[in-house]
Amino acid sequence: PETTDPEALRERALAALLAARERTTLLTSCVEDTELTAQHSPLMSPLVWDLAHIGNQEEQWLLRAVAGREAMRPEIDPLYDAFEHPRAERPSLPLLAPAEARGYAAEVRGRALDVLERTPFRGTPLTDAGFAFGMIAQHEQQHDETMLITHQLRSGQTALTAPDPPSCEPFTGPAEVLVPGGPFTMGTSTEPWALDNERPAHHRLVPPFFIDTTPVTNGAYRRFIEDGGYERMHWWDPAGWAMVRRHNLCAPLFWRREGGQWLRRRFGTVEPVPDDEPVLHVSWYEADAYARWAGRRLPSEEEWEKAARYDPVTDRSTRYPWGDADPTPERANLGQRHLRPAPAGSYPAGESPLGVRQLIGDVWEWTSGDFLPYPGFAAFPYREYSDVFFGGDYKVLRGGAFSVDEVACRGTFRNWDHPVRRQIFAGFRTARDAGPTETPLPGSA
Ligand code: AVJ
Ligand code: FE
Repeated sequence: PETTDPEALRERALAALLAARERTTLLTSCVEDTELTAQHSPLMSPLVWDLAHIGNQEEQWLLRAVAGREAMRPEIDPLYDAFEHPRAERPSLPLLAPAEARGYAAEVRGRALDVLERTPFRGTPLTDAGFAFGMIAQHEQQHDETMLITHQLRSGQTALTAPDPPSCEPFTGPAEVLVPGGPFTMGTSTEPWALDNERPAHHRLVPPFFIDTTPVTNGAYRRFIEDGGYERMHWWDPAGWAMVRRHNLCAPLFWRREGGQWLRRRFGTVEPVPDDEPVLHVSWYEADAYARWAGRRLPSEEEWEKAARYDPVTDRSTRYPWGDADPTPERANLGQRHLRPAPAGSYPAGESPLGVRQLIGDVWEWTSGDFLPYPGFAAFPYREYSDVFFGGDYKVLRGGAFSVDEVACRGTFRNWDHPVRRQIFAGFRTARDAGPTETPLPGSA
């Protein structure tokens, strides 16, 4: 179960802050400083912006809000306010230079560790269970994932390396799993560092449905392409079809066809597209069109969460598909330990009680739903984390990818993005309604 002991949480906060900084350091020291200030894509900030923004958020929340300290450099706040300047504009701002940004983030961190040591983990909503420290560790890890996306978009020599995921037996189980109908608990009111949009826990009545045992693979997606997937309007949401026509799309981002073979670019290396891996770098519109082509649909957000958390034996929702214990390298592909998803069907130790695999880690999974608040939602501690994004403009992604650290990944965690976005580490799985007497499709995914 989730930890509630304040001293254990303090240890956990310290470890999470240190792990995040180690990753930030790796991502901002593996390229020359000139690459930190460059704009690798108009979709992304220069890496040096993320670095100082990480420090600035930590200063605002841990030093000013928790400890009541004065602003260290009030003049830089507006530069690192994500709402004041769109990403494409950030390279032209008078940003802190790489050495200054490193120095600033390090100075904030030194003071924050001091605050961490002295702050009672109870008494105010920000400090109960060390929430602000957990939030800031998650924030840094989220920007580390953003910086990893920038590395993937960057052209030129490989700057990052990591071992491939461990090999596994080819998956031969059923292609889909039946999730029985009935109520389940969605969201959480007890997970100490769950963010505002994951709260509160509430009941949902979910009709029975089938969901893919594994994420959709490159091989399956290639069949969609070869069947004219990008050529027939029929399968597409009208806005998705407009996107396909406008940009002449014919495959996931980073794919190209050469000599009858599909190749992809991955962190500076070009390689054949591996058929057995979950498809990556598809927009919501592509996932939606594929599902329609396959005679299926995307799972709703509540279906996804029920598949990931509902234990039919105990009739309760767990923190992760495998139960309440924290992630391990045997259970899920998280934390940038690998720079790619593992083949579909990997991580048997991480499967749900019903047998669904790879719900956590590997690739973010698009769901059908818009990003909306749960009943009883309260913005905390700032409206700009979730509240300002609710409405119809964003689709929800679940489960986290190889690029996500475990501190920012849970069965309840909600991510969101525009349905046209393809640079994120997003794939999907499909679902269909189930009648009360139907049985799953045989064969592996
Ligand atoms: C939850 C990933 C959509 O990166 O825009 C970082 C996380 N919020 N800083 C984002 C976030 C503020 C957010 N996502
Ligand atoms: Fe941020």
